[in-house]
Amino acid sequence: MSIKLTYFNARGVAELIRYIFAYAGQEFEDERIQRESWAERKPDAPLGSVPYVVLESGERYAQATSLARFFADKFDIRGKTAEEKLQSDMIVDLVRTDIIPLLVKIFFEKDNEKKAALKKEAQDKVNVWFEKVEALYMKGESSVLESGFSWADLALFNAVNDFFPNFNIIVDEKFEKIHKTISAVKSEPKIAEWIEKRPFSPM
Ligand SMILES: N[C@@H](CCC(=O)N[C@@H](CS)C(=O)NCC(=O)O)C(=O)O
Repeated sequence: MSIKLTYFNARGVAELIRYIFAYAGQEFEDERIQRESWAERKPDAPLGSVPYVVLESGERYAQATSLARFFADKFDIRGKTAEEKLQSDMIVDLVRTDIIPLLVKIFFEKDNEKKAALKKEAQDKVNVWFEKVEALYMKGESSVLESGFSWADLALFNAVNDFFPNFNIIVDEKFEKIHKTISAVKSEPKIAEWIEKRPFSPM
């Protein structure tokens, strides 16, 4: 049995897992549930949500970041030492626990004035966080970790490449190390190949 990842036809919170599979050369079944069939499928999902993964053993697990962390560990891209794992987890949590929820709030806001205010809040917060990340936590040549590529690079890339354009969030050019890391991920052949072949989705 091969690994199966179930989500909607979206990059959303599942794309980090797909990037990890692409980088590691891990074959997987990329199940994309139609929104219309979700009500019928929901009761059967491990926690009633997507994404979830069925492992080769048949065991099923949910929670996108836990899944991404599990596969980052499995494919040895979470960091080489306990401290590097802390550093990569910190960047991943910044993106997924702090930044992405701000963008989701913008997405669901219907009032244009409130939407603009939420966008400004997100941009201001990203500026402050990235200032600190750039100064203190970009420790490789073109990677978060001194030891090189990790899932933290993929999480940053996922935020900047997949989420930010939909909300006009800009990464200032002065954040050179962050930009170098995003470019390195983008030109990584297995990631470029995945981006080329993945199904189209607006988000
Ligand atoms: N904390 C969970 C959140 C999962 C989640 O809310 N998934 C959404 C899609 S992004 C979902 O399943 N929505 C349908 C529903 O909850 O019925 C994770 O990161 O996996």
